[in-house]
Amino acid sequence: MAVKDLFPLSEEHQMIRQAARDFAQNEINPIAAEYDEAGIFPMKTIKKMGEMGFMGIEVPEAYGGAGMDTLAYVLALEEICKADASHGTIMSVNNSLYCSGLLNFGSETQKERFLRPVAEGKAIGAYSLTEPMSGSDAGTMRSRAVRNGDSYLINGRKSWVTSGPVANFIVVFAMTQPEKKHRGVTAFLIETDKPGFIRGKMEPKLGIRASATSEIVFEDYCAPMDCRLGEEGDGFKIAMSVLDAGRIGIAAQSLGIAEAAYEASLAYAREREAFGQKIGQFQGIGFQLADMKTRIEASRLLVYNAALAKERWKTTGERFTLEASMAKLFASETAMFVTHAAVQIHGGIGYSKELPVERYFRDAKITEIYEGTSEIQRLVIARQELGLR
Ligand code: COS
Repeated sequence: MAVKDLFPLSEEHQMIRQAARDFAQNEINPIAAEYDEAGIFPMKTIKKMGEMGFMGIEVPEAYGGAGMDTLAYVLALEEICKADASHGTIMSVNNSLYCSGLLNFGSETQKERFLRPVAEGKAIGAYSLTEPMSGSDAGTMRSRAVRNGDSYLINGRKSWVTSGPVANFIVVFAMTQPEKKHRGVTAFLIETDKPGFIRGKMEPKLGIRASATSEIVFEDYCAPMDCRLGEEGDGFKIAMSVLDAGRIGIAAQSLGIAEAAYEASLAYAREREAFGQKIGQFQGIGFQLADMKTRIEASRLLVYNAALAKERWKTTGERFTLEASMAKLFASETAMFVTHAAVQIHGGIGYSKELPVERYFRDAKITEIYEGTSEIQRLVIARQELGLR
């Protein structure tokens, strides 16, 4: 049952949602289990998504993107994630962590060189902030970039880099002036085919197993001056504002996973019989479905609201930090709640790899962790509300 649309969609929005839905159901859904099991990066379907404009949805056509808005982005991402969260992770990082950072902070030359190929889907972009000893406390990174004439020498180890094993370009954050703490962080555009860039160990993961995640290591990597993104010392603010955009993507991903798990549960509750009736007729199951549906629709409102807030920011410059964090917090916890209930409603078969329900459950967990844990989202929301730090 569709809820009355509080966000009436334009024809353009309906079209991109339908195109993403068709692609996801016809081309991603049939291969998702196999790629998850094998932990293989789905390069072929990602390239096709690039050709369809899904890898740079908000990038203006002048830079090779689809030139659409944030709502179009979340609608497409939600549909992709309904079929497979791994494809969604790759799409989300490419769009909101890589492209949006370049779009907002890159020079014209940098956009031409680093944004265009990624927005066109011909190359893959990544974002690298986290380190083995610096996760939530992002301002304490140890990677160093030391000025050396008209370039920087970068040394350090980054971890949990989504698309790290395959990316062509990576936005990387490193300390240029450690004594200044977060104000000493600088952002760089890294070309992964250059000497001094090493792809490190792969992360074996619980979920989103088809999205490749690894460490990356820098050993005297030379970044020329024109590969610095923004000014020296601007890196932390760039990282944080880009994460605001990223968190809307993860919220949309959570929504897609939750919808898939809910729809599977609803169908199962209508069909499966026990004790002489459909299991959906037991109040214990019906009440669970009611809670799942209600939380999903509340998440949808928060996610679309955050997309509209980001869209407004493009003209007003007003930050959408609060809306993004609320959407990510609620939608990711909803994804976990719904997928947990979905496995329970399905019983034994929900625990089996014969159905995608156990995959939804495994995939949902990361949404409460990456791009800021639920605890970090609560901290950000509380600080925004209190105005205290
Ligand atoms: N947009 C722009 N600027 C921001 C910002 C945002 N969303 N959030 C913070 N800033 C700015 C602040 O205004 C402050 O500026 P000044 O130096 O001018 O005062 C600066 O950044 C430091 O902010 P703050 O004092 O809040 O930093 P903290 O060290 O307390 O850390 C948190 C803030 C914890 C919110 C941040 O480190 C964070 O989000 N951590 C999680 C990181 C994360 O999501 N990692 C996952 C990586 S991707 S898998």
